[in-house]
Amino acid sequence: MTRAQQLEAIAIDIAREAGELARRRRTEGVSIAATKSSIADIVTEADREVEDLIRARLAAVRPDDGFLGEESDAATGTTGITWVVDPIDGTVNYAYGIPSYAVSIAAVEGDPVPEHWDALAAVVFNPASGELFRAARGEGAWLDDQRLAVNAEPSSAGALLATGFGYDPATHAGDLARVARVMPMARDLRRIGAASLDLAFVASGRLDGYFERGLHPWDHAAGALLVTEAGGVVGGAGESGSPSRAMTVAAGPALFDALRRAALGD
Ligand code: LIP
Repeated sequence: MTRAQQLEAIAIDIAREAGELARRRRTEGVSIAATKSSIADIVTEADREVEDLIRARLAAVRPDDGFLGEESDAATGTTGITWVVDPIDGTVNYAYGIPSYAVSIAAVEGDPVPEHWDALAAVVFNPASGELFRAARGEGAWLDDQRLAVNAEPSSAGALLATGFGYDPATHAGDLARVARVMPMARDLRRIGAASLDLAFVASGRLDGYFERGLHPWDHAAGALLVTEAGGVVGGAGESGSPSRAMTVAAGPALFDALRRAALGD
């Protein structure tokens, strides 16, 4: 087993336990704990409880690694490995009872910023569907025991694309203008509400491409490795090619450049 596969195995076990906790809390009823960047940017008690569980399980097996999670303070490690965690990605879906949310866990090596890190392992687990997407660097991307591959190119009807809109209403006009620029290449557009699932669906060929402005590192860290291990391309606004708050774009090789240009308005 490679080091990446060892990290993947840890992430799988923890994601399954964390996902079951999230699913159980959802059935018990969800309470909003606070709002963050805007009144629409909510965090539930379950978000915090699930991240606490993930953090505790990682500390038990990998005590010297770093941690970067959505709901708690970042921690610097001494091993060069950082765990990038969104405990419940798709929080608004989760709060409304829409079964499209995921535990997203990635293990990255190097400086814990997307421009510099190398992702080694990734898990995106939807407890509502039971689907667990996983990847270890160099070992491909998988849905359970099915190896994943991005779509080589969109159908003649156009690309099936997905996007998202930020929590700040002031950004929505720009988001809608971006959709208008992209739609000429699309057959249709989906708004799933969880970036990690959007990226997992690109990796599995359920979408031809995905674009969104405003994502945090924990939203895309795991899903981006799924896409690249499935033969796809992930990028952003800068020449570094990394996803960032400015833009995240993912697609198969034949579609990526055109989608990125349209999304950025180049
Ligand atoms: C969400 C993303 C989604 C985006 C939402 C939000 P959260 O993350 O997964 O793609 O459109 O605005 O950022 O807040 O549910 O972890």
